[in-house]
Amino acid sequence: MNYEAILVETKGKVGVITLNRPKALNALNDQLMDELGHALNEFDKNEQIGCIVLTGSEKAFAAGADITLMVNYTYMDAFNGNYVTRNWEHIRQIRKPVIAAVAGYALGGGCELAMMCDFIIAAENAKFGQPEIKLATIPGCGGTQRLPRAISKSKAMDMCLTARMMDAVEAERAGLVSRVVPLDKLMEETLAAATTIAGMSLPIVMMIKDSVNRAYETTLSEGVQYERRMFYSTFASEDQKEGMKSFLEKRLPNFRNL
Ligand code: CO8
Repeated sequence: MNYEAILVETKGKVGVITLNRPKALNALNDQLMDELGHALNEFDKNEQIGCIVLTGSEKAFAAGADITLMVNYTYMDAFNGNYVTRNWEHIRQIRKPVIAAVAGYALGGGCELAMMCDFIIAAENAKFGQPEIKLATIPGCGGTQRLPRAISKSKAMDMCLTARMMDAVEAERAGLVSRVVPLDKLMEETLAAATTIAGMSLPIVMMIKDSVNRAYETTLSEGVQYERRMFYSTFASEDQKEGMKSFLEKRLPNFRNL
């Protein structure tokens, strides 16, 4: 597939996807979402890749769904899945970790896209918001569901109802982002985190992602049971033997993803 709305590159064992519609502040359209879904799947299948980074420009991660397309959409256009919400859920099926490196605006669908990632590293100039209400629509890809889980009902209501933006400091305080870094260090820090993850045993990485995500889908006791079964299964892996032996032998592990 030839990509036009995104840029795709690899940095060692890290796959980097950059949203690339600068004139529209990376507004999400069908083409971009199709390309993004394709690129994510390719990295997920690629045995050389251990972690994926999703980023935008210094001015915008993504300023939301493309309003020029939505303005004339009918209910049936939206319902029939012709709109950018198609391909959305399969982003959740990606098994390798996806880190969002967010600078500038992450608004509407852009904020929702960042929240679909496994964690968010924000530049100091990042601004998060769900301003759909100003357009007389509502968040359509999880904003009203993931935001309360990430930052509390009160703050989610505040953001979705007033459309105010949250800066990086508030976003970190509220738990939306894992860390805030200077703008000029955003990619360096994110790639360092991604490279660290990509150096671990991939099956174990995927088990942790799966297990943490389970916390959002089930009760605490079910989730703990799920985690326990995952924990037991790590002892069936060669990498667990290598990881523990290497510690005892005071050397670096050589994981083989087995
Ligand atoms: N859609 C289309 N074009 C956009 C969008 C957008 N969401 N955001 C910005 N642009 C365009 C502008 O129209 C402008 O184009 P042009 O130069 O041709 O006039 C260009 O990007 C630059 O934008 P501005 O001149 O407005 O730049 P400013 O720095 O003055 O302002 C803002 C930046 C504050 C980000 C401003 O552009 C803005 O408010 N944008 C809209 C934000 C918004 O409302 N987002 C929510 C959209 S609705 C949504 O996301 C629903 C999600 C549901 C499902 C999602 C599935 C993917």
